[in-house]
Amino acid sequence: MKRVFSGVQPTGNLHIGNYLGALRQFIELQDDHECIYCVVDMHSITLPQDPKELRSHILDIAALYMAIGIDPKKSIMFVQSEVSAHAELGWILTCSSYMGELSRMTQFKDKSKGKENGSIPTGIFTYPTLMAADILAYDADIVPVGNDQKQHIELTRDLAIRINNRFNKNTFVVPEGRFMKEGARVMALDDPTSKMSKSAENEFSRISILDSDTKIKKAIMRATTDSDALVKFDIENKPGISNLLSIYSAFSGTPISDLEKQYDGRGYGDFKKDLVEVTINAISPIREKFEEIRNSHELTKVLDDGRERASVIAEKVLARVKNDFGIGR
Ligand code: ATP
Ligand code: LTN
Repeated sequence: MKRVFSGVQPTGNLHIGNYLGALRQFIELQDDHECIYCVVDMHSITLPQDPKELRSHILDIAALYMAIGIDPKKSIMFVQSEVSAHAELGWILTCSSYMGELSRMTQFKDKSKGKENGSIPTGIFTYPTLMAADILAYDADIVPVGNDQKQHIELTRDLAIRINNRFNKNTFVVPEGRFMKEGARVMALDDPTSKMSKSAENEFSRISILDSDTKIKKAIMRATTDSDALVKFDIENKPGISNLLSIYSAFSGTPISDLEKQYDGRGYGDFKKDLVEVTINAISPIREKFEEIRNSHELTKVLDDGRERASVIAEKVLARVKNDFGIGR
């Protein structure tokens, strides 16, 4: 069976971009793959976090994993900082990476924009090597993620291949990214030129999985469109309605071309009203399950068990890597 690894940062609640781009794939894969899903809390501290909120968000993301359908009998679920192999392998990979390639990461460029060199946190610079360690520590074959992570997956592959070539052996499995056709890059509702994000200031820029029906309705009805009122997919000239069409198609499974026909001549009002319904129907069952799971003993047990199972795999890989590098005795 092929092995799958992915992670989500506990910096806030999940939005529909996270769900449609990445988490939907987690569920699809778990029947015929060996899946490992991580709450990557060490990535979150690349920027300062309130400790109380961070701890609470770690459990929120774990509960959301289960609420969307991750089955701990089939998949391993755990918290990154509880398996020390990630940090150790992260350092080894940092030593095999170059300043040049890390400087080219667009997420780094975005997050350091406007800051002077002296005040850019080192963690946001070296973070892709920790992400590579997350993946390589499990000999993962497949990494289901949103489009924004493509460059980080490429770097992970480059590092794995570089080290394999250096030692002339298969120190690492070279993984591949897996991306959705619809929903791989959900854009902000108030600005369809930037991606939907947990951290954007305007709460109506996103729909969180735990939002109330009223909030969902408001966010969709206010979403930026254009003035010609044609329900047509055209990313260049009509990014707002194109984004909404992608979301509709991803939730309903209806191809965009069919949606265009269905709403031909009917304007944005009808389309948005239906999108509200489709979205609420898709995410309200997740919200209900989340409430049940979040404070249950089961969640603690699942994460304890996940930590043990993940450690066994990662420790083995780490021992192999240390041996190849010649560190330790
Ligand atoms: P955000 O930008 O929303 O704060 P993030 O990308 O920094 O989130 P994560 O929460 O770790 O960090 O992302 C989890 C998964 O969701 C990743 O696979 C990522 O590629 C995917 N993802 C994040 N935003 C979007 C989006 N707008 N559209 C599609 N997939 C997304
Ligand atoms: N970098 C990712 C989160 C992440 C991840 C991973 C995803 C950290 N480690 C390993 C897949 C596999 C992000 O910011 N969305």
